[in-house]
Amino acid sequence: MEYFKGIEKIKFEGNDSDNPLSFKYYDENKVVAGKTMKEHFRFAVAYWHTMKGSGADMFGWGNYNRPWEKGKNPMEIAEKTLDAAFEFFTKLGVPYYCFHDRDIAPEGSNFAESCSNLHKMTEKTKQLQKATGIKLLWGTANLFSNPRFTHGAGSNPDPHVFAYAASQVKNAMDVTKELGGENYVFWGGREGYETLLNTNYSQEQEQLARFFEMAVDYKKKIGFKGTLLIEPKPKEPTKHQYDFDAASILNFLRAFDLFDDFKLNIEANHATLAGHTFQHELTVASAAGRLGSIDANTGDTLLGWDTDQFLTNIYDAVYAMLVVLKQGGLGSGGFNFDAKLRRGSTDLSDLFHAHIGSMDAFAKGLLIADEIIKDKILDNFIEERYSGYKHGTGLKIMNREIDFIELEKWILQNNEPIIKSGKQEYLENIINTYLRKF
Ligand code: XLS
Ligand code: CA
Ligand code: CA
Repeated sequence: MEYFKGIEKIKFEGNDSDNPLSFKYYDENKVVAGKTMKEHFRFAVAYWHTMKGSGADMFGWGNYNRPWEKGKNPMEIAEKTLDAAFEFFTKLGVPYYCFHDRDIAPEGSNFAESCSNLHKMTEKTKQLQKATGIKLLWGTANLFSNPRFTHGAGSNPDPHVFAYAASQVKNAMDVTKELGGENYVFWGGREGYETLLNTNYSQEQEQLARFFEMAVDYKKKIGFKGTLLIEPKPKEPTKHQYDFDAASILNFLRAFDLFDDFKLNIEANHATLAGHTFQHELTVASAAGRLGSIDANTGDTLLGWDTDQFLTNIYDAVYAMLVVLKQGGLGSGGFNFDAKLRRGSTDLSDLFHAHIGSMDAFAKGLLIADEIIKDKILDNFIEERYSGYKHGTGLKIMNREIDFIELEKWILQNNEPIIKSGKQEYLENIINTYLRKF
């Protein structure tokens, strides 16, 4: 059965085209900075929002009424959803998708049945991957929807729940490996607390570290070659999530000797919720050599919750691409559209418009960032700004050849420093001149 009737494979038609169902900037074969756009982005569709999103919110039930959601039983619905998903991925022309275990297969009446559902659906998924050439960017386990995870998964005060979560991750990692998944993600939606009155903070940190250690051991045991990724988010559903932001995770990984085993999956909207910019989170992860993948979306600065919108703001795309290009790409990672339609966007074609718009925004961001980097305009400015540390007293500071006493002597001889302009507005105007070029 064809679910997206009347929609053909989306093609690149360029900026002059007025066909809304075409790419204006994303040309998968166009080479930029030595790689095709397809290789730069490794775009992925998020199964949960795109295929399972219903339009429901806190005040109203689902209103999308998708044709693949009608079936005799949950397994039949799961199979239809999978068919619709691969039709969508193919027509959109993305090379990857991402899922939670419970997105592709329904939970059964007990753990064994849930696992059997998952393994059955994995077989069908494998066939569709083979038939279409579409690959799995990452898999993950849903350790937050079922009421058993009310008080957390790995950080739960009850080891029974820890064991359940561990068993679920074991199976999710097995199927991710089975499907050739290139990464495995940990997002701890309920790994946090509501109140410290009932929480042993250090105990929960230790537990989480044990959980991650076991995941690393299991990865090695089964020979899974993908990258393990942790995704920061400060809050929602918990009041305080332990994986608050990139800096918190890096500190956690260092404290528990897990630094080399994990990279970070940075989501734009989670940066906003943490009071940071997307560029800040990418920069912090990248500076530590731990930027592994991106959940490409955007939040709303006026709403304090996780709106998961499709990113269309070109500035955000440019700033993100500057970081990604500078670190030479994302390796096994990619750009996953962890984004959902607004409740009012009820047409099936809206799914295409949303993804096309964001793919184009990132493609334009890539073209602009590449020009900025090639012209070295920001690099030269920054290099000059820190050049004092390349010689004289500055170099001695960096080389550990000088101490407070020597520096005091130096200040007594040299007096007041001269303030040099940071030229922020000048630099912002320069970014705009590049935006005007495309
Ligand atoms: C929720 C998270 C989630 C992870 C995967 O806010 O973004 O979707 O990406 O579990
Ligand atoms: Ca995410
Ligand atoms: Ca989110």
